[in-house]
Amino acid sequence: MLKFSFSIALFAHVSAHQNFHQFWVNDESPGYQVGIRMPPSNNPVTDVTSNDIVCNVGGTDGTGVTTVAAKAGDTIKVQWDSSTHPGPITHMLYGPVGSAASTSGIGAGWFKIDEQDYVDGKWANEVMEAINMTHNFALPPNLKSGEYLLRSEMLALHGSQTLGGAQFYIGCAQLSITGPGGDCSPQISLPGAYNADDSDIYIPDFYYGFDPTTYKAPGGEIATCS
Ligand SMILES: *[C@@H]1O[C@H](CO)[C@@H](O)[C@H](O)[C@H]1NC(C)=O
Ligand SMILES: [Cu+2]
Repeated sequence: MLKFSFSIALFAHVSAHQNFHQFWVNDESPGYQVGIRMPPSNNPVTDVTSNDIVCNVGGTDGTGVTTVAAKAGDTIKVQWDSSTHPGPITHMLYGPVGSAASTSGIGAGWFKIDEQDYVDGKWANEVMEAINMTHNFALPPNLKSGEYLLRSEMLALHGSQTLGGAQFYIGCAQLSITGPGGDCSPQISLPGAYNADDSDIYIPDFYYGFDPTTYKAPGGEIATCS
C-alpha cells in the first residue's frame, strides 16, 4: 500500500511539469518533438544566471534537430504539455544566424516577439488549457532571411514567493525564415536579462495581495522590427 501511494504521488508531481513539444507553421507541423531541442526531462530551470535559461538543459547545441522552414509574418502555433502552474507565456527569436543547429543562443541577440500574461482573469496557462494547451502568435513581418532560434517560455509563478523559486519551462525550436529584411529592437542577453530578484520573477505577495493584472513577463518589451 505504501509503495502504491508513493507512485501515485510521484506521478502527480511529474505530470505537473511541462515541456514545449510541438509547433505548427500556418497549420502545418513537422511532427511531435520535431524541430525542437528537447530537454532531458520536464523539470523547470530555476537559476536565471545559468546557460540553461537560454534553451533549457542541454539546449545549447542543436545537432541532429531539424530546422523548419517559415516565412516572416507566418502564424506559429505552439503546443505544450498540460500545466496548472499560473504564469505567462513568451516567445523570443535569436538570429539571423548561418546555422540554427550550431548556434548556442548564449548571449546578446534575443528579442521578444510575443507575450501573454494575465488576461480577463486568466493566466496564459489557463487560457491555453482551454484550447488543448496551444497558443498562437505571428512572426514579425519584417525579418531578415536566415536561420533563427525560436524560444518558447512558460514561467510558473506558484513558487515565486521564494527567491529562486520561480520555475522557467523553456524549449527552443529551429527555424529557417525567409523575409524581406528588418532590424529588431530592443534586444536582450540570455543569460543576463533576468535577475532572481526582479519584480516579475520574485513576487513575495503572489498569493496575498498581488494584482496579476499589473504583471508583465520578464525580458522587456516586444521588439519592433522594421
Ligand atoms: C489536442 O492535441 C493533440 C496533440 O497534438 C491532438 O492529438 C488532439 O487531436 C488535439 N485535440 C483537439 C480537440 O484538437
Ligand atoms: Cu511542475
